[in-house]
Amino acid sequence: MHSAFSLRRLALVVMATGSAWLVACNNDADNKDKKEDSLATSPDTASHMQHNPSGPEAPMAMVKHAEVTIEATYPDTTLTGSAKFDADNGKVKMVLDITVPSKANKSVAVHLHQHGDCGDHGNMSHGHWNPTNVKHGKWGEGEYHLGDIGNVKLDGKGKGSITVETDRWTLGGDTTSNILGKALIVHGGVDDYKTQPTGNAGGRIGCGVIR
Ligand SMILES: [Cu+2]
Ligand SMILES: [Zn+2]
Repeated sequence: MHSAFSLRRLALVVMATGSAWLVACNNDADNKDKKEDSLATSPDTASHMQHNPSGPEAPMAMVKHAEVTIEATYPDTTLTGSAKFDADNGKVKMVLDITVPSKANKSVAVHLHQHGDCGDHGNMSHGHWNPTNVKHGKWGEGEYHLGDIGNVKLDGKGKGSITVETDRWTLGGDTTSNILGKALIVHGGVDDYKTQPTGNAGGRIGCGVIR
């Protein structure tokens, strides 16, 4: 028998290409408590960004009441919180309640950040709200950002609250005092009230926008 075709099939060696497999490994979540608040802007940058008349920093109508609902910025962190703001007699009173079970018996830093955007794990909120262009510090002592609410002590169940009453905030009105549209950020660490311009408070574990 003559085979019309004497084809020898060459085994095709499929070359293992060096294609890199992207390992879906999110270290952010693991490191978020230790990570520096690296996207915080300097006081100079903050001031510059607030002089955009067409942006969200333009004057708003005054209101008597505002609220914020705070949500976790990472799916593996349980965090709930809210704050109510009431304007009366030229002052704004804030009552903030947060619960972070993983931070029971610790303190966490809370600030107002300049942009009302909780995207990218809170990093889109940029740096501390600092309309007076001063240094970061402790609320009520020397120089401090108008967003420097400070540390909130949490109890054995991770619950904590803080009240701030001040004539330096307004609900609407002048951009140098209006807190509407600012982001309220809860950090994973403690504010040392010294490190510029962030207080070295760690990653951003909770965020909400004041409305
Ligand atoms: Cu902050
Ligand atoms: Zn600050």
